[in-house]
Amino acid sequence: APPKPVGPVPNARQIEWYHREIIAFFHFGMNTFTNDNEGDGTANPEVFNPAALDCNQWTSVLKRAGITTGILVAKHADGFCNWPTKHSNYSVKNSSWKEGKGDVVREFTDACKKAGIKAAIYLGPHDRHDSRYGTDDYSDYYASQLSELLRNYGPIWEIWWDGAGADKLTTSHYTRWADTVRRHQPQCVIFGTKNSYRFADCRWVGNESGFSGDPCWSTINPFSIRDESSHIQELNHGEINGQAYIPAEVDVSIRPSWFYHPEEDKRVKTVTELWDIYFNSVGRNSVLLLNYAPNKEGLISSVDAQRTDSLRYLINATFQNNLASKASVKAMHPRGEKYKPTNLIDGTENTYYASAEGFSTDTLTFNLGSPQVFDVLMLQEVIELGQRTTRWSVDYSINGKKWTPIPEATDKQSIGYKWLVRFKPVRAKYVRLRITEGQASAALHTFGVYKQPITK
Ligand code: IPT
Repeated sequence: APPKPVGPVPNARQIEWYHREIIAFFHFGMNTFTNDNEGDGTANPEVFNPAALDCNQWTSVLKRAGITTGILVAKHADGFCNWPTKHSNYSVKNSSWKEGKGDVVREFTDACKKAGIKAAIYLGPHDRHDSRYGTDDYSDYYASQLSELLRNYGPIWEIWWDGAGADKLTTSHYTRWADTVRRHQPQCVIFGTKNSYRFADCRWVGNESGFSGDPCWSTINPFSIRDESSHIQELNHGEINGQAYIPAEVDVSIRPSWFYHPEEDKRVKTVTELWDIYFNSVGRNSVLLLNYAPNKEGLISSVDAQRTDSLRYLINATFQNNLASKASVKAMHPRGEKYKPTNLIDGTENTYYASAEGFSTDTLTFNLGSPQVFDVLMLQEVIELGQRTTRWSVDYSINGKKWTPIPEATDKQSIGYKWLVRFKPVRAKYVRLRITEGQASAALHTFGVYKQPITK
């Protein structure tokens, strides 16, 4: 019989969300033109005027980087709307861009559709332009804008509720807005913060620097999301016995700021920095939300694009070859033929390995056939069955008798959708995974060992 799920489990939106692994943010708006990050909402709409906006260029950057989802900032806290909303005059329709006939949300969603990329929207809950901010009238205004965006631009994959400056907004505001989201787009993921904690499909990770905690559990007590300033550690690590399944989405910008500033052209994150961020987010059971800052022209600068090309090269070059894919595998407590140990290395998600009922510990020994050199390992749990394994270690051996621990992979805790570990290259014919603690019998999709094309 298959293992029974344990604890909170993901909904369909969250399962789909995890599989994206890396998604992109686009901060482009009034701040781009005023060289600001947090405009006060008084900038003249005429100032918004991208000379060469080309969202197809943005999506081509994503395609090259293997990123399949993009979130556009439609309205940031300065209140300026990137689409010709019916509900405000502070928008592109009063800008000099395309004589007021332009619509960034339209160009973005069309480009995404053409490129096979999922489109998503950041609609800033905080608003410094609109004097109704925080009142019931503002609630109507925000709900109308949400409906406009969710009804007129095709499927919207995620709605992003930034908690920045949003303390005035109550759970009842968000209850109404969440109803709007669910009514128009039931599949839409909600990034929830502060008082939108009840509706969150994914949570903030507690920093904007690109790292999840180690361990990082998919579960958390939702109140930790609400009261974030006293729960930064919980946001970062999750809570193993948390009541709700709300995994972390790691938002970080490829530049020091979220919006474009020419003076930051030389401070774009290096490939080495991005590689660290990848391991510290995707490699820690989280989704990476990487921000691009299109410039005043309306284009992503080539250096930013090249950096994510290189990140993609590193990901593909590292993970294309699981050096354990042809191993023979022995398990201490196998569950049976359907859940056999070689399911760990077959490279598909249709199968998984499971330990026998009643065993929350296990040992899996891989004979690689000949000595191999590797410096990365990957584990993937069957997330639909909950957070099962809670402590594990990996050792290696040249003869299968004398074992050496990999220090970086000793006494690890969470696994979840994906857990990656980097270490000094080791040479081994045998490698073994020891599951030393669990809330239930292990259920794992993947065990892999890999060699990075470069070492730092
Ligand atoms: C921080 C918010 O408080 C949090 O809710 C989330 O939206 C986060 O931003 C996104 O990065 S505020 C920030 C200045 C740390």
